Amino acid sequence: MLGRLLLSLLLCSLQILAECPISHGTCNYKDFFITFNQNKASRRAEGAIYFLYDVNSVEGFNLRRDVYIRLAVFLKALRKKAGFEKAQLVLPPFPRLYHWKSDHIMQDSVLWRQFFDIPSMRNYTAVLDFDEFLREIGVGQKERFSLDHVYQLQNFEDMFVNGVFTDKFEEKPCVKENHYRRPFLNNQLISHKVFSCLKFQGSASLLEKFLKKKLKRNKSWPWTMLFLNSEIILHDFWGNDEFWRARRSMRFSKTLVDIASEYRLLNFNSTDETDLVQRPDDWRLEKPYRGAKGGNYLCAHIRRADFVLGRERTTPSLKSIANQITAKVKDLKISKVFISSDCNGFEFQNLKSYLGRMRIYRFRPESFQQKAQIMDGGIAIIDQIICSHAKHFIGTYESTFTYRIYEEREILGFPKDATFNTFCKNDDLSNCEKNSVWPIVF
Ligand SMILES: Nc1nc2c(ncn2[C@@H]2O[C@H](COP(=O)(O)OP(=O)(O)O)[C@@H](O)[C@H]2O)c(=O)[nH]1
Ligand SMILES: [Mg+2]
Repeated sequence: MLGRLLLSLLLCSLQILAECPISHGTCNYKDFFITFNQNKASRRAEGAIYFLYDVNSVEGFNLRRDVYIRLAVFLKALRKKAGFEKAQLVLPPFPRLYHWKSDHIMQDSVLWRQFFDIPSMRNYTAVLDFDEFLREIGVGQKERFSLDHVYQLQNFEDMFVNGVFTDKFEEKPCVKENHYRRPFLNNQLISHKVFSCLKFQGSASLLEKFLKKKLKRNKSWPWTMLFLNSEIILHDFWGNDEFWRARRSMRFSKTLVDIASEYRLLNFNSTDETDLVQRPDDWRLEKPYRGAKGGNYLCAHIRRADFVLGRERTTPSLKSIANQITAKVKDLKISKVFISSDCNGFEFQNLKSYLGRMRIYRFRPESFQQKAQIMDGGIAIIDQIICSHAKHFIGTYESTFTYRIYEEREILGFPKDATFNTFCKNDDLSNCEKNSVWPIVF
């Protein structure tokens, strides 16, 4: 008895020194021995296979959301196949993204639940936030571990053969250092057992073919796999009912929704009930619906920063944008305008001065504490939620940020002409390039 007590005390002090690797509450002596034995290999839930993925570091938040859908649809289909029933998709923590400029707050390795409602996503398919994955395989937050197989996805040099784009893949051994110099998932603690280069051209279902082929050849099946540069994997079908199911399951975290709701109520007297939007508690209860009215304000998503320099041909000036907003609010008899933008303070003041007597709104966190809590990514999502509930929306040409707002408004049930609008380069609307219209499908 005394021996046990001493051992427990020793373990508890070890736990303080090196965080307890068993994560369901306290660390007891049994946990210690299990961990001791399995530390390096980590443990596997019966039959489980874990798919980890990452996206090219320069890609923005809203393309990352799209890549998630490709893989979620893939995983859901895969789980119906023998041997893969317990496959799980591990959500890659967000690294500090290029557009997250506030360097006075911690936002270097952000879990998905910071932004999304993970239980809602689980109603589509089996996903794990990164810390949940570590817990499941019995690895502590600060413990080193190895993934069984890391694939560096690469494009083929010759995409077309005789002018035809065909699906294909080719796996080759390669050395990590020659192809991928950063730590995996920006995490110094992750190493690999096998690293190979996988040239890949095709959609998510091609990945399934690849895995099945491997499974046939391989007796000791790797059960933790990481796919780097997963943006190379294309959608099986973009915009079909399956796409929309995965998309609808991606509801935002309650914290962000609550802040956006409060802002809507306070400034626009807008609630889900008065706006007549469709938002059942569970996305699986949503139905085809076009009756949403929205809050009595117009939302403009105005992409600046890199778009002003890199997309000069299609990006309008602030004056042109102001004139287009002015014409629209007159037409719709709306007096309030919400601006969602990555513009700087100077640009915002300029824009306001062009908009004259209109009432202009922009979301800003109410305190430093709130900013540190929701981070730059959360502010962007709150902007998106507010825009999703506006009576009328106008977005930026070829911005994935705008596209995600279109989708959200489609889910909430707005008429198409209140949503699929794009700012033109010229305020006389001449030679205007418009975003594609992808209506919701059930
Ligand atoms: N808060 C806020 N941030 C924005 C807005 N527009 C762009 N951003 C930031 O800039 C990033 C744009 O990158 P991305 O998500 O790739 O969208 P895209 O570049 O417009 O296709 C967003 O993820 C945000 O961090 C906006 O209206 N509000
Ligand atoms: Mg981008």
